[in-house]
Amino acid sequence: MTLSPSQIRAEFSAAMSEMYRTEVPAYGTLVEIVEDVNAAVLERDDNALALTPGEDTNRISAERHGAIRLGTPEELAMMGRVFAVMGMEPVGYYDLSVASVPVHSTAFRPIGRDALAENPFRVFTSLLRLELIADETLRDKAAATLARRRIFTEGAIALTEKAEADGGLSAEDAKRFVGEVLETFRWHPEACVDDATFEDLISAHRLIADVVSFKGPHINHLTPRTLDIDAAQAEMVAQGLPAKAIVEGPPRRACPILLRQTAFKALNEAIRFPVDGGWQEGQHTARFGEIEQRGVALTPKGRALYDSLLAVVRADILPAADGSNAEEYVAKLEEVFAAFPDSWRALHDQGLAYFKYGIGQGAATGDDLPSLLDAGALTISPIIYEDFLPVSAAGIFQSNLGDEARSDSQAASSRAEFEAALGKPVTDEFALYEAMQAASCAAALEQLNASAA
Ligand code: OOG
Ligand code: NI
Repeated sequence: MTLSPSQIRAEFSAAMSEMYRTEVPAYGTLVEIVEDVNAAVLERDDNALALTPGEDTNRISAERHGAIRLGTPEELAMMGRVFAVMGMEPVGYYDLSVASVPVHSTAFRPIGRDALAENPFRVFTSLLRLELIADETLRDKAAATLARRRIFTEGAIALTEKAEADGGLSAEDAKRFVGEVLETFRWHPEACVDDATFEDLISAHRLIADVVSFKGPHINHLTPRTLDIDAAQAEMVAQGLPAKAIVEGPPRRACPILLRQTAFKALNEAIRFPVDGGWQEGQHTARFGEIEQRGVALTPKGRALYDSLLAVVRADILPAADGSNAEEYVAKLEEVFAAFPDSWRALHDQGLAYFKYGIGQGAATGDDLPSLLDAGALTISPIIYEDFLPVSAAGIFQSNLGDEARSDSQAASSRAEFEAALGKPVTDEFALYEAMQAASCAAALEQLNASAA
């Protein structure tokens, strides 16, 4: 009996959550806040969010995303194979060089509607671009340090190979697999470079130091999904968590779109540098807390509107790291985004967002969607956005890297290079949403018109 990839993913996500709770106790507080807020929203029972009962609501209590940063193409390729055992495929390509962050990234996540409903666990996975270290000696040293490390246990590699050969894992092997793979994500306070090298890497970029100086790609945050991020953010502040000043992404709306995120700042952690057979104490900011609210996935047309409105806002005002202009920023964001239609029907009819179709009480038949919706013969509910936003991600990176202003521009990254490192292409997220909407529409129309015939 093999366990399904979704079952393995659910077990892994739960194990990761348990590990992170002991590593970062504030994460436990965050999960409690989110659970309370979600329960209150679901109790309100007006379903203003138009969630599909069961499919959209059951997964919420277990829903998390994590993030890791890898050092070499080989690490990325192996990580892709490990995630594939759990039914997680690389979706989307994120070029963070635009924000002076020296990585490019993808999101590993389940892609099917059923798999997402079962457990939507995702990991934002970045690959360091070592070529961006200008100092050649330091670059060589970083490359040599990365080449020496082994981030996967032998057991994790053996079980991944077994899953590939046998097309799955038994329940017993899956349990061992989860335990072995968890080791890759564990935090290790022992640096594998000396103090001086660490400082040099920090000067090149804090992110480079975070990737190169440690034994493995420690999970740097694990994010629960809330149904009301403003309520959760207020509660974070009330409980004394050092929350970011603004929520990244679109403003608060009646019909949430894409993704809104907020974080609490990175923790200062005690680390140790090797020195003459002993250890020397040091400090590093590596891990932080984040929460997110997910809304409807946008079509390319909707996304273009989102990107252009956000660009208008950011041309006028950029959120200051110290939060001093947070109110003005939010006011501007709301003002500019008034141009983005804010009813499910408008988003649907104008082709701005993706929807699932259901059968309603109305009597009409045919295939004209607006009239079927007007008649109540069909219903719509949003297809949830399962991916990430590069501008928001850059904001999250920057806030947890210490907020230093960086004006140096960086060479654009290359998707082809990333895919070559990964060993396979990344899936286009729009194609996934489009296919999901088309399948749902076809099934609903068939059911509607068959029952009428
Ligand atoms: C990843 C930051 C991106 C998000 O939610 O946008 C991210 C990182 O800091 O490694 O997780
Ligand atoms: Ni995140």
